[in-house]
Formats: sequence, structure tokens, C-alpha cells
Amino acid sequence: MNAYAESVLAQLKKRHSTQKEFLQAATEILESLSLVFDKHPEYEKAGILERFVEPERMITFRVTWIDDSGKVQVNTGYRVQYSSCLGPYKGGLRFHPSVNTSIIKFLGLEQILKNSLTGLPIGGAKGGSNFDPKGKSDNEIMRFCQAFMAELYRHIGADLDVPAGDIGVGAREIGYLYGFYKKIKNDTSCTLTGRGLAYGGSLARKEATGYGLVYFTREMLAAAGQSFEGKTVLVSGSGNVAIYAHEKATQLGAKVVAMSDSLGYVYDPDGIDLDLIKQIKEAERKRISEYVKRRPGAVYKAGCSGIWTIPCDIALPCATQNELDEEGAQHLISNGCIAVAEGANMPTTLEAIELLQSHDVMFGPAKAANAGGVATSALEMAQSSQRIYWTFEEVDQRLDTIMCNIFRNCAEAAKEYGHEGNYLIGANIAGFIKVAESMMAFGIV
Ligand code: NDP
Ligand code: 2IT
Repeated sequence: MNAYAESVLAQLKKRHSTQKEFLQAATEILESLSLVFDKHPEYEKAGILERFVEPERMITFRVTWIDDSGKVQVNTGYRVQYSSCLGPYKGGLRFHPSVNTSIIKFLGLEQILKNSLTGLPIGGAKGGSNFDPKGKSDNEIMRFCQAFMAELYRHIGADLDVPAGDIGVGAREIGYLYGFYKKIKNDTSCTLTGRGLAYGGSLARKEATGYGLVYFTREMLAAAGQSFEGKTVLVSGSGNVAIYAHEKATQLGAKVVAMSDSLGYVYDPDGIDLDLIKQIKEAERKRISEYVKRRPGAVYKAGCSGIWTIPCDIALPCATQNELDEEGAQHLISNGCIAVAEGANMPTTLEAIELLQSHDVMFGPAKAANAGGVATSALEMAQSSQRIYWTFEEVDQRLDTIMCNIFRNCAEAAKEYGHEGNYLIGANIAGFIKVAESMMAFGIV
């Protein structure tokens, strides 16, 4: 590693020794960026890297609400406004009990580079809470969202910071968050994306991350003379990203044979019935184990990591961070998997990435492969500014073009820096250069 990148990473490790996920993301990024600092010594002189890894602003707040039994509940809310170099802070909100400073910072750091790769004018942010939406009534979800927004509203705005969904935050939560924001701020601008179609949302935003993942993977496969046609695919998770990755991969001729949730996975050799998954997960909000009760021939196994033992050509991890480790990667390699593309953020451990790449498994990194969601959020912002709606086909076409451009930029940057075919290095460098150039232009701020 370049001495400058190494010294900044060493400082981070010293100062944030307990922030495991943040250090993991920073290590992956700084290892790639090392190559940039060799070429651009002026960045070191301007302290670009020290500034890049330090959030512009980190907001932590108490969220107090009352559950259905009348008991007072307290959660922690977070918003990291990491970088506004390229535009308003932009990034999702995650509601999950595992949320803490480390998780929010890793997601925010990744988001800066992801948003840069989209080519659209959006800075990087992330937020959320350790609130667990599982088992909560609709009323409890609404009260929590209102309590969360009662603080967040003062920090966000259409030209300042535009949150969206992530794990545990979907259409229902965005509705409650936006409804309350609108009421207390007296502002109907596009301050959240992923909004309902009736009140400012964009067609194809719901599908965008999953579809975009498949468009990116299609390009990566095509560069190696391959396609989705006739391929067997594993999709982990069964949330928003997983469902629409399945839908598009199937449309392109693949067969998705397994999906999962945090408790286990289902294997259906005839191909996972997507309508049934949508019914169970989107409509009924039930566990994926329900699937086998309604689909004889399918099997359910407890424990989500077992999904990687199923033979496949292409693996699309779409659940959560570090869900694909060395053991899982070894199974994929042994079973002849040719490509892994990340729908989730940082689903593959550093060791697993190294193992996959050393066995020539094509690897599509999250910040490039799953950028279709935030890109379409930026398209939602554009439509709101113009006071018009585009058709599904128009948004989908723009998304496809954006994903093709991202793939091309990653491939070109990887080649330029001597690592042809390494899309992880390509994504980090291509994303970073624009941010660094903006920081240079702004002077020392
Ligand atoms: P959802 O909440 O819709 O779905 C999450 C899925 O992941 C569920 O199947 C959930 O299972 C599973 N999951 C969550 N936590 C864990 C865990 N600790 N272990 C195993 N499985 C888990 O979220 P999304 O589909 O929106 O997000 C999935 C991933 O994609 C996340 O990494 C997110 O950051 C990323 N992403 C999302 C984008 C978006 O537009 N929504 C954009 C880009 C990336 P269970 O129901 O059992 O909890
Ligand atoms: O990780 C992500 O890119 C998202 N959760 C989507 C963010 C957004 O602003 O649409």
C-alpha cells in the first residue's frame, strides 16, 4: 500500500478500533486508492484522504415513542452527512437492531463513491436507527417514524439532504416519514425518495436496485462472452433488492433456484416462484419458510449462510453485510460459479473477495452493482424538480444506460491503473477521482 494511504488507515484503526464494519470498508477502499495517490502526490499535500474519511457531519439523536401496550420506548437515531462535494447528501435510512455508528459510517463512506459512480449530482449520506420493525404493529411503525422525523426534519431538505429507504425502510415507512415531514416543515419538496407513486414517487424506483444489479451483471458477463440465458442463479435475501433482482434475471433467461431471509433459505429446483415470494414477503410480511408450505418440491433449511452451498453459475448476495464469507466463497468456487455481483452493501468479506478473485470469479462490487437504486432516486429528484413524471419505460431505459456507463467506467479505470478486469479497484478509483477533483477545486474547507 502507498505510504500515505497506509498512514491514514493506521490512524483510522487507532481512533476507531471498535468500528469493525467501518474499518473493513475503509480498508477495501484505501487499498484501491493507494494506486491513485502514487499518481497524484498533490492529493496528499491537500490532505484529501484525511478529509475524505472524516464525515462532514454526524448526527446522533434520541427517538422516544410509545408502544401499543403504553410503554415508553427509546431508540437511537443516526444521520451521517458524509460528503456534499457532488451535490446534496443522499442515501438511505436503515431500521434494524444491528444499526450503530460503525454500520452507518461504513454505509455512508460507500455511498459517497457509489453516488459519484452514478454520474448524477448527489453527495453521500446514510442514516437509520437500531429500531426493530419486526413484529411491530402498523401504528407502532407510524409512531416510531414520526418520532424519528421529529428530530431528523431539521437536518434535511431537497437541496440539503435527501434520505430514502434501506433495510427495514420501504414504501410504508417512507410514507409515514414523508407525511410527518411535510406536516411539521410545511414543505412538499422532494426531501425523501422512494415515495409512493400517488405523491411524488418515480415509476421503477421500487424495481431499480434489483434491476440495476442485473443490468450491471449482464454487462460484466458480456465482457467475458457470457449472459444470463440458461444460467442458474442464487439470490440471497427476499427483500426489495432480492425480489427485483430475481425478476430481471428471470426475464433475461436465468433460473433463480434459491432465496433466503435472516432465518434460513429455500431451494426450489424448478425455480423460485416469484409471485409467491412477493405474496409472502411484500403482502403478508411473513418468513420465507412459508414458501415450502405452499410449494411442494421446495425445501427449507434453517441458517441463511447455507444458501452458498447450492450449485450455481451466478450468485447475487442481496441481504446484508458480511453474509458471504470465505467458506461460502469456497463452495461457490468448487461448484463452478462464474460471477458474484453484490446487491447488498458489503455482503462479501474481504477474505472472500480475495478468494473469488484469485479463482477468476468475476466480481461486481456493491458500490457499482447496486447503484441503480440511488441513481433512480436521483431521477425521482429530477422529475420532482421539473414537476413531471416519466413513464416506467423512460426511467428503466435511463437506469439501464446509467448501469452500462458505470460498468464501462469501472472497467476503464481498472485497466488504466493496471488491474484489468478488477471492477472493485475500478469502482473505487472511478468513484473517488471526481470527489477528489471537487475537493481540490474547493480549497481547504
Ligand atoms: P429489505 O429490508 O427489503 O430486505 C432485507 C433482506 O435481507 C431480508 O430478506 C432480510 O431478512 C435480510 N436480512 C437483513 N438483515 C439480515 C441479517 N442480519 N442476516 C441475514 N439476512 C438479513 O432491504 P433491501 O432489500 O432494501 O436491502 C438489502 C440490501 O441491499 C442491504 O444491504 C441494503 O443496504 C442494500 N441496498 C438497498 C438499496 C435499496 O434501494 N433498497 C439500494 C442499494 C443497496 P429478514 O426479513 O429475515 O430480516
Ligand atoms: O444503499 C443505497 O444505495 C440505498 N439504500 C439507496 C439510497 C437512496 O438514496 O436511494
